[in-house]
Amino acid sequence: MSIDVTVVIPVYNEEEILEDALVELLTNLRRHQNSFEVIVSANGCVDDTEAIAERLAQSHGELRLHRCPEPDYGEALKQGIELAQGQFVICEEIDLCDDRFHRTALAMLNADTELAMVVGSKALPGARDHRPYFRRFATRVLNRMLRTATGWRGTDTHGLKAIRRQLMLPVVERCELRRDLFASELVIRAFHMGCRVVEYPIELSEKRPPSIGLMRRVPKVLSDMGKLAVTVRRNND
Ligand SMILES: Nc1nc2c(ncn2[C@@H]2O[C@H](COP(=O)(O)OP(=O)(O)OP(=O)(O)O)[C@@H](O)[C@H]2O)c(=O)[nH]1
Ligand SMILES: [Mg+2]
Repeated sequence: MSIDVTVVIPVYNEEEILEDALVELLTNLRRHQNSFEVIVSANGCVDDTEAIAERLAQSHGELRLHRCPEPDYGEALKQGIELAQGQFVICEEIDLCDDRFHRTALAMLNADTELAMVVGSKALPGARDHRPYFRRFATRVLNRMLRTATGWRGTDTHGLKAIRRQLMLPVVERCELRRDLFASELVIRAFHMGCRVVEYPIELSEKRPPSIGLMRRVPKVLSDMGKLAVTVRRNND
């Protein structure tokens, strides 16, 4: 049977919230989707995350676990998109799993066959971001830097997305960065390659604080930002 929707969730050491979040996600998806799958894309976990996902996959046919060895959010997301069978792929985070975004973004993709991606934006007017002030501020700074460095014209790149797989696979294959900035490169490349992308304002409240502290991510993000500016401009010339 063909699959309409794949939800890809990179996870890293999420044993505390994984089971409840996945059961709630599956329950919601069953309400509005006839055929879907959920790929938990885990790598480098040192807690019980992978064992929990494996056990749940045995009792929920729509769920599967994909493993790769190194902790790398971007690589896990990229491999999940490549493995997806659905014509639409939702890129999720285990601490969000936003059913309202799923329903809205899928309706938008169904209504417009040229639409390549719906980006859930935390910064668009109408969005409600309940994270602490410091992280909201960091999101704005990051996105401003991305705009300046790459010439992109959106409001947000990291977090929820829904994509039409066939139109976005060529973009995925051209992305060179991994870790945090893969998701940003995906959105920025789609923009520069002329894909039709729309943003949708989301309401965001996380089920737990981020697993990796913001300040620890900054040096790698800054060095990748430099690489992104160079590679995006090179590929556009
Ligand atoms: N596979 C994989 N998943 C990861 C890794 N780091 C984080 N994740 C997952 O990515 C998702 C988002 O992680 P968070 O820790 O909430 O990060 P965040 O700071 O909210 O992310 P932002 O959207 O950038 O603010 C969760 O599902 C995590 O489990 C990693 O190294 N590998
Ligand atoms: Mg989070």
